Formats: sequence, structure tokens, C-alpha cells
Amino acid sequence: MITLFSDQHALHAPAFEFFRGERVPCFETPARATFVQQRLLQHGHVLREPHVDSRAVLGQVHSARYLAFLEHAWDDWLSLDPGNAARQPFPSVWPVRSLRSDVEPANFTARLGLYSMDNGSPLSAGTWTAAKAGADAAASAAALIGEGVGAVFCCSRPPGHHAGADFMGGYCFLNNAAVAAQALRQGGADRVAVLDVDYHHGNGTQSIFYDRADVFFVSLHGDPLTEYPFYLGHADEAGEGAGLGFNLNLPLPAGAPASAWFEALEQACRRITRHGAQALVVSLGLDTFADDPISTFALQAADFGRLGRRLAALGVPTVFVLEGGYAAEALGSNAVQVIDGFEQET
Ligand code: Q9C
Ligand code: ZN
Repeated sequence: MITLFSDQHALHAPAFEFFRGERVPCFETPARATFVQQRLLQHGHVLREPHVDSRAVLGQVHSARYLAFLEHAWDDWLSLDPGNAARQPFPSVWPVRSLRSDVEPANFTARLGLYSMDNGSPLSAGTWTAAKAGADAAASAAALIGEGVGAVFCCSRPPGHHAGADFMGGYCFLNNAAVAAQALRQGGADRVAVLDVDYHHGNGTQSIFYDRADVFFVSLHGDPLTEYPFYLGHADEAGEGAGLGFNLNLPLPAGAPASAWFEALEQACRRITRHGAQALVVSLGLDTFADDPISTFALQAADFGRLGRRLAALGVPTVFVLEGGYAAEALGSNAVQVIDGFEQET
């Protein structure tokens, strides 16, 4: 399978995040992509650099003011104090209900809060460059599908599916899956499906396409009553306006066994086929792995091969984008299981 990879992912390397009130080393690290890259090479996959500039598609997926903020955030942070080079910015105030989000404040921390859903998406010097390279990979994958390629895997980070049109969240900054789906639409696929198998609900992707019938979003995830992102991902979210009927959430209780997960996958696959999807984007989070340090599902390595085979059986051109998965050393082999399982069945 063609695999897109850019070294620039490593430029996003914040040191800390917050966990249970403490500052701890980040779970979402450059080593994650390196482990996947190494396994791909070991298994004979060819890695290519992204070759398409995603800028135009990004402007259709994200708001102009959010993109401008994100692109300049680190420089703005440094301009407050050169000593900030060794410090990480975190938001501490958010425009929740009754507060205004239409006026962009001048204050840096206030703007960071305006464009964040949580304090769990740490920025570093190269965040924009790394995230942009991931979006470029997504746009490049869509272009390859347009040229008749059957499947492409984007080995990129930071992940994207929690990022909405105008906010970052859950380690995500630019929504790579949404970029791929939007680019596929522009490349001539009339009906696109996004299947999100990350442990966490893809709130950003859902919200970007919620009122659209052309992009069907379906997600398997931990029940938001107990699992991040908490405020979206319930079973009654079916889409709105023209998009009504084109959103499907299949939440599973924390700790659900693999058997329940695969039953939900069957439901998702049936609906993707019924949608008549001409192209598929898979938000490939591997944090459903039994040994994941921040999640509670129970998939084993072999289950990822089964996932790949099931997706290939849909018979639709497919773009995979890497999302979560924090058992870093197993991430490479689990990703390769999905890819090789897919290719086996093709
Ligand atoms: N500090 C993705 O998998 N925080 N994002 C968990 C640990 C939120 C995960 C608590 C987890 C977000 C793409
Ligand atoms: Zn996740």
C-alpha cells in the first residue's frame, strides 16, 4: 500500500500535558510515528512524501481565523517573552455558554482558550509545520485515490479527529480525515464515508460534516458519558438539516470486549455500503488496543488484521489516516496488521 510520511511530524514535540491535575510527559509523542514508520519499512512498504499542498482544502474545513491563529501561535507566544521558548502555553479560560466567541480577544491566552476545547492539546514550536504536513498527506492521499489508486495510508501525527472547524482538542490541531474527505469530494467522489475507529469519538469530524448529506460520518467509540470527549458522540446524534440521517454514533461501554466492537463494526460497514460510498476515509485510531495506557477496549494485535480485512471487503477506495494509539511500541505492528490485512483481502 502507498504510505505517506513526512519527517516534519517530529517538529511537534511538546514535553508535557495535564493528567489528573499533574503535569506529565505527553502521551502523543514523535516516537509513535517513528515506530509505525519502522514497521512499515520492515514489511516492505514504500514511503512517499506528501506532494499536494492542502492549503485550499484546509480553508474549506477550518475557519480562516483559526488557521491564522494556529499558524502564528508559537511566534505570538514568543513575542510575549523570549523566555517562553522553554515554556508551554496552556489555555486557562474558555468562552463557554453566555460568553462571546465572535470577538477575537487580543490577549494570547484568551485567544488560545477561544480556539481550544480542552487544556489537553499542548503546542510546541513546530506544531503548525507538523500538522500542516499531516494535512498535506491527507490531501495527497485523496489525489492518489482520484488517480485510481486503491488505498493509501497516511502515517502522520499529530492526530486530527478532535479538531473542529475552529478549535483544537485531544492532541489534534488540523482535521486530517476531514481534509481527505473534502478533497475526495472535490476530486469527484459524490458520496464519501468517514469511518472513525479511534477509541475516542471523532467530535471534530462529526461537527464539520454534521449538516451535510455528501459525507456520511460513522464512529465506534467509548461511551461519552464516561470517556473523552464527553460532550459529543451519543447514539441520538443523527445529523441535522440536509445531513439528517448521515451521522451514526455507535458508543460502547468502557471495557467492552472485542466481540461487541466487531458487532458494531458490522453495523457501521452495512451503513457505509447503504450510503453508496464511492470513497472511504478511515480515522485509524489504534487506542482500542488492550494495552493502550489511556483507553479501555480490548482489541489484540490479530484483531487489527481482522479490521483491515473487513474494510477491504467493502470494496471502496480507502484513505487511512493515523489518529490515536498510545502503546507506542505496539503501534507500528498494529498499524501494519490493519494495512496488511487490507491488502490480503484486496
Ligand atoms: N491526559 C486521540 O486519541 N485526554 N486523542 C486523555 C490523558 C484526552 C485522545 C487524558 C485524550 C485524547 C486522538
Ligand atoms: Zn483516541
